[in-house]
Amino acid sequence: MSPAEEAANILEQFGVVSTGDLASYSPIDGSEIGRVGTGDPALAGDRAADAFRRWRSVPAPRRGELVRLLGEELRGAKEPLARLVTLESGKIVQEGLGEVQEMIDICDFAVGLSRQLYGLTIASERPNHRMMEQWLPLGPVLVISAFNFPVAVWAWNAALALVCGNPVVWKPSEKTPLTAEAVLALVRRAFERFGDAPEGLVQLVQGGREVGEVLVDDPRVALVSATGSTAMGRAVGPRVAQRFGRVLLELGGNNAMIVAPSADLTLAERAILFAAVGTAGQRCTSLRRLIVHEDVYGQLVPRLKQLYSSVRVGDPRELDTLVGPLIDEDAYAAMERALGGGLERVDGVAGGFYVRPTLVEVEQQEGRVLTETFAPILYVMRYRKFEDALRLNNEVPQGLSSAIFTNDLREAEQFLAAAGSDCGIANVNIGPSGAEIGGAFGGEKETGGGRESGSDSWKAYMRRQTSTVNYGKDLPLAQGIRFDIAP
Ligand code: UN1
Repeated sequence: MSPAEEAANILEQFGVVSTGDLASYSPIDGSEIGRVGTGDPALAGDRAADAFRRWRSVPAPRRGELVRLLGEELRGAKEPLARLVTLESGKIVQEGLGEVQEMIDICDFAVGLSRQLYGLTIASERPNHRMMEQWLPLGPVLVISAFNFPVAVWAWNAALALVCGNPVVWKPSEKTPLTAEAVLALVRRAFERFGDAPEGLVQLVQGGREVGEVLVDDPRVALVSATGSTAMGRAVGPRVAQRFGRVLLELGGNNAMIVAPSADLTLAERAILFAAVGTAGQRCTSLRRLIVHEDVYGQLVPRLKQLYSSVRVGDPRELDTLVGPLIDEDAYAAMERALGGGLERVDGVAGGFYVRPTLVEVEQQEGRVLTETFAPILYVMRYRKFEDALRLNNEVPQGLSSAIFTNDLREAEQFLAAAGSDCGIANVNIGPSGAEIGGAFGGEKETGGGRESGSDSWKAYMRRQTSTVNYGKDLPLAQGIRFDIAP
C-alpha cells in the first residue's frame, strides 16, 4: 500500500479529517499523505488562560486520572499511532513503536507523580514558626516539538504539565502535523471518559514559525518548552526571557563515545550501530563522534565499516530495514554539504531521500566535526591518553549526551566525575541515545540547559512558593533584628 493510502486508513481510524492548507509529506516516497488546518494562536492563548483558572484547582491526583486515561488510549492505539509515526517521520517500525511506548511510560510516570508533588518543610530560626515550600501550578505551557520525535517529546511535556496543573498548547513541527492530530484525537477520547476537563486544556495549533511566535510572545504562556535546533533556541530563548517567561530548551547535540582499550568491543559495536545509524542519525542523542583508543582502533574501525556496509537502508515499513529515509531534501543537502559533496542516494522507495550511513575518519576535531548535522555521519578519531579523550568529548559547543565503553573502573568514574564529561547525559557501557523516561533528559551549553521527562524535571512546570507561618504570640524578626518603637 502507498504511504498515502495507509495514512488515509489510519487517520480514518482516529477520526481525523484530512483537510486544510498545511500538507504533510511522507519521507518514504515524498508523497502528500494528508492535510491539516492552521490554528489561531491568539485564541489558543485565551482558551489556555481560561482552562488554567479551572484546572489549577482540581486536586493533583484527579488531574493524574486524566493522564492515566490518556495512557490507556495510547496503549489501545499503539500500533496505528506508531505506524503513522513511521509514515510521517520515516522511522522504522521498531522505533515507531518505541516512540509510542515512551509516551505510555511517561503517562505512567506522571500518574504516580500526581500523588508525589512533594515540597519540603524547613527548620525556621524563629521560635513557633514553621517554614515550608509548596509547588503550585504554573500556567499554560507551550510545547514546540520537532519532527524526529513527533509525539514522544510532546508527551514528556504534556503528561507532566497536566498533572502539575497546567494547560498545554502544542505547536508541532510543520513536517509532522498528522501524528499530532491523531494524538489529539486520543486526548479527546480521554477527556470524554474523564468527564469534566476544562475546554482548552490541551490544544493543538498547527502552522509555521509565525504561529509559534505569537504564543512565544504571549505573556500568559508561563513556560515555553522547545525542542529543535540551536538556531531555533537562540530565537525563542531571548524572546521569552524578554518578558520574564520561563523556557526549557532541548536543542542540538554532538554526542561522543569513547572506546577505551579495555572495552568489550562486541557490545561497543552494537551500541555504536544503534546510536549512530538508528533513526537515520536524526536523534538529538545520535552518536556523531567516536573517540577510539589507538590500541583497539585497528580492530574496531574495520569491523564498523563492514557493519556499515551491511546495514539495510530502505523502506522503513519493511521489518529488516534498519535505516529509513532522511526527513526531506534539505536534510539530504545538509548531509552532502557536511561530507563535501559526492553523497549518493541509495535506492529505497522512489521519491524518498535514502542514504547510506557514513563513517568519516578524521585526524583533528575541527570544522564540520564541531557542528551537528542531522544525518547519519559518524566522525571517527583516535586517542592515546585518557585525558585527551575526555578533552575531545567536551571540546564542542553542544553538551547533550556522551558515553564511554570501558571495563576500567577508574576511567568510568573519571568520566562521570566533576572534571569528566560535561554533558547532561553520561553513560557507561551503553550508547548515548535511547534514554529511558525515568531520568531527567537534556543537556548543557548550546543544548540549552533544560531538563524534561523523569526525575524532578516536573519542578520546571510548577511555581515554588516558600511560606513561613507564625503560630506564636510574638513577632520575632529573622536575623535577630530589633525593630520596636522606644517606650
Ligand atoms: C530527541 O531526539 O529529541 O534518548 C529525543 C533518546 C530518546 C529521545 C530523543 N529517548 O534517544
